Amino acid sequence: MVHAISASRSAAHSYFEGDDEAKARGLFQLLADDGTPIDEQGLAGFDRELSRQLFEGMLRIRVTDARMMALQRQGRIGFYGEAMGQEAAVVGSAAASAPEDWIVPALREAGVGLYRGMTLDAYISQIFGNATDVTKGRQLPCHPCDREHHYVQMSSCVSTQIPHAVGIAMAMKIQGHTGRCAIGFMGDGGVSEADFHVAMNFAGVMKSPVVLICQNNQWAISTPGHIQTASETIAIKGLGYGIEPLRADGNDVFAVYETVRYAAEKARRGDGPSFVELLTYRVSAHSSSDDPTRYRDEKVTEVWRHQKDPLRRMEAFLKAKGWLEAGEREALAAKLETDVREAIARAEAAGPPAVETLVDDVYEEQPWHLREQLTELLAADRVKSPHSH
Ligand SMILES: Cc1ncc(C[n+]2csc(CCOP(=O)(O)OP(=O)(O)O)c2C)c(N)n1
Ligand SMILES: [Mg+2]
Repeated sequence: MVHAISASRSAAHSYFEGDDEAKARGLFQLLADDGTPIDEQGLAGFDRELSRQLFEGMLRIRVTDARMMALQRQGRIGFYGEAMGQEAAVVGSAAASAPEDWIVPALREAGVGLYRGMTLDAYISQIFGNATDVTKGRQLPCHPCDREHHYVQMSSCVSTQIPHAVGIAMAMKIQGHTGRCAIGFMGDGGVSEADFHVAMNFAGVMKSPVVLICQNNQWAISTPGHIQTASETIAIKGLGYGIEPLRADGNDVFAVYETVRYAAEKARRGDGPSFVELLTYRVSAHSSSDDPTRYRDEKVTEVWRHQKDPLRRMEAFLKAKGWLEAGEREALAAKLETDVREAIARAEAAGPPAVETLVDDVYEEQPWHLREQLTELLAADRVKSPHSH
């Protein structure tokens, strides 16, 4: 469910009234690492219900990721990429999006889809590439999509999401669909790709109704941020394209929400694009195929895993407010885990897509050579009974 809260003005909100250079070099925060409010007034608009909903969204990602990684290690799925440590950036952005907006995700934003209403069944079916996967098992795991909730399937090539998001935004503008925007995501590695520069330039010149969000998790597989770019911050790159830069603590779900909300409202009003850097950290490995102990100091990771953990921060805030009882997190995690396990059981029971779907969706009428190949394939022993191994 997507929430709208009323705007509140506070000392922290003066961040948004600063000049662009200050925004690009600054860091917008509402909650300290330990969960104490930096700015009570800035947090005034977040009631118990919304705060708990944000926490639940973050916890769902944490629980789901852990389960899916376990499945990968058990050989039940082929690949997985976690968003551990980045849950606040994901959920804060999702909560600030509106149902009519379109989301163009990169690798770590499945939680945006889930927060907007994509079901766990849809998500997990895609990971299995099974018969209930709407994309018929044609993509690598971690490429979910959901048309109803305006969540586009990721293109695997780094940074292609940016021209896609700008293109969708331009299509909305040309079709006169005002009052909505496209929200495109990338990682810090994405900003070194040509697509990023092309799309940023285009969005700036055309005043596209788009919010481009860089989850700066400080690593692009084994490439650290200081090798990725010589730029002072990532947000500051927006200046060169005439795009308003914004920079927020990506582990502070409230700061993320307010920053993306500011940018999205501006885009929906027709006042042009923003480039948002969310500073966070990739606590997990890049993916199930990666071993970060080979290239980074995991003592640094431990700081982000514990002291800077976005869930711990939010839990401390909620408890101090009296909005989360002792033991409630554990109970909620157990319930979310049950949801995931049940969805996994359904996904596994569904089995693989029918072999015939291999040749679907390309030609309106199947050409003779595909019919011939399909007949041959169906006659092959290993294809006849996909479950018998
Ligand atoms: C054009 C292209 N080059 C290389 C890759 C392989 N690759 C997949 S993810 C990735 C790193 C991405 O890093 P970043 O953009 O920081 O996102 P993160 O994984 O940290 O979320 C690379 C190099 C790719 N998918 N596409
Ligand atoms: Mg990265």
